[in-house]
Amino acid sequence: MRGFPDGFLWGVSTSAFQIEGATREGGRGVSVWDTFCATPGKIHTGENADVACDHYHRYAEDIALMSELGVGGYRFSVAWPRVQPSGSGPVNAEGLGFYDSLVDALCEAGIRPVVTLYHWDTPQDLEDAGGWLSRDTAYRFAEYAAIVGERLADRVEHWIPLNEPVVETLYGYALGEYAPGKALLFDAMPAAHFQNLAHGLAVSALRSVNAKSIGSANNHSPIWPATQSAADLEAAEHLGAVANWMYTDPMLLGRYPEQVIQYLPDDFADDLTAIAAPLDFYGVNYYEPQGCAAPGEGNPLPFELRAIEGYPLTTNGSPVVPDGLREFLGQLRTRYEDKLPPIYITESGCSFDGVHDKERIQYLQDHLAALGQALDEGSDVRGYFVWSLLDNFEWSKGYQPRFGLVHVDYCTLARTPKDSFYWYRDLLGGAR
Ligand code: IFM
Repeated sequence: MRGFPDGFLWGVSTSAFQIEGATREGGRGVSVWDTFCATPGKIHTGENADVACDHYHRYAEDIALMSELGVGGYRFSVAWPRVQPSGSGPVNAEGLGFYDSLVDALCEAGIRPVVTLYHWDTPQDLEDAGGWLSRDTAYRFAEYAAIVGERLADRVEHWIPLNEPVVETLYGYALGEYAPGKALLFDAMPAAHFQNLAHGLAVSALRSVNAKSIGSANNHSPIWPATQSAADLEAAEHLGAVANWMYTDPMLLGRYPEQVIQYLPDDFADDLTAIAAPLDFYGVNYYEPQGCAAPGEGNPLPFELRAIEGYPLTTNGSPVVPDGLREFLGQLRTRYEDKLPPIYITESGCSFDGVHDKERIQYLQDHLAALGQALDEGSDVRGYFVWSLLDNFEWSKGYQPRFGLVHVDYCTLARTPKDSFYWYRDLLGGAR
């Protein structure tokens, strides 16, 4: 495999709700995902994340695994309802203390903490007050960012305000498949704008407490039109604006793509300067391209989603298309030129079963080869984080898809490193 630059940060990623468990301990408040899991029919398997991987109690064991793996960085998220149980007002000292101890233990192990402040677990009280459809949530988020930043920025270098706002807007507010379960179609789009605003305000809040390096973690897919017809190309442009550029353009250029302006709150323009607060890095979560075609007769939407065919599928149904990573990084270079900060691949991974997971090894090998090509073509990529360290709670699919380098037995909570864990360890050993 191609060599990666000196100082390249190799890591693993997780998120609070997917691994922590202990949802009713340590003064944690209720999140929208607790409520969603408790609503019959929302999680396909009927499961919840009350225990998950029990990382809240077993984080020392998980850090020992990361030490054995040899990663330089660990990207995890802070659960807002652990720190501020109702999303505003008093801080829960025990909750903030948990992350303080986690960061200390990581630093002691020589692993750089990469903190995501929000990975979809909105405090339920804030959702009841309007959630991401309310501008106020962005202001509450900035306060929360300052609280966490103030406590941890002396030891945490890398900060990411929000994870994948596109996924929450789409699945949580437009389609109702994720918490908070609203199915508003295009009326969900203000949620994207207020998450963008929350991002920008949090960047400034983090700067004010001397956070060193601040970025993002947006989920991106190259959009593949079904044909080269003018109608399919136009549909793909529209979907690209909604799925990708609606987040990157305001963050990096201080404007929205013209296709999405019709969906935004009337006063959106007042927020653009705040959203475009300068970033130190741009985080890309890459899983797959998205197919698209012009809408068929009677479809009022501006595009139709199409499955990508002709590629192997993960157990989660995602097509495996490593070159899509190289392709998207090229699109970022072309679109943003010198406005594009250095990039980190903040998530990349796949669901496959079993501890002898040769498919995952192949997947990682192929994605790293594609990443190497992107570097050769001129992308400035500074790190790669495998999703995920552990098998974990995959949202509305429950525990069925297994994304971990480490297998988790959900009855005993025993951790067993998979073959891919040893493969990654050997790769990192060679990279050191
Ligand atoms: O598990 C998710 C994660 O929470 C966000 N990015 C995609 C992963 C795999 O689906």
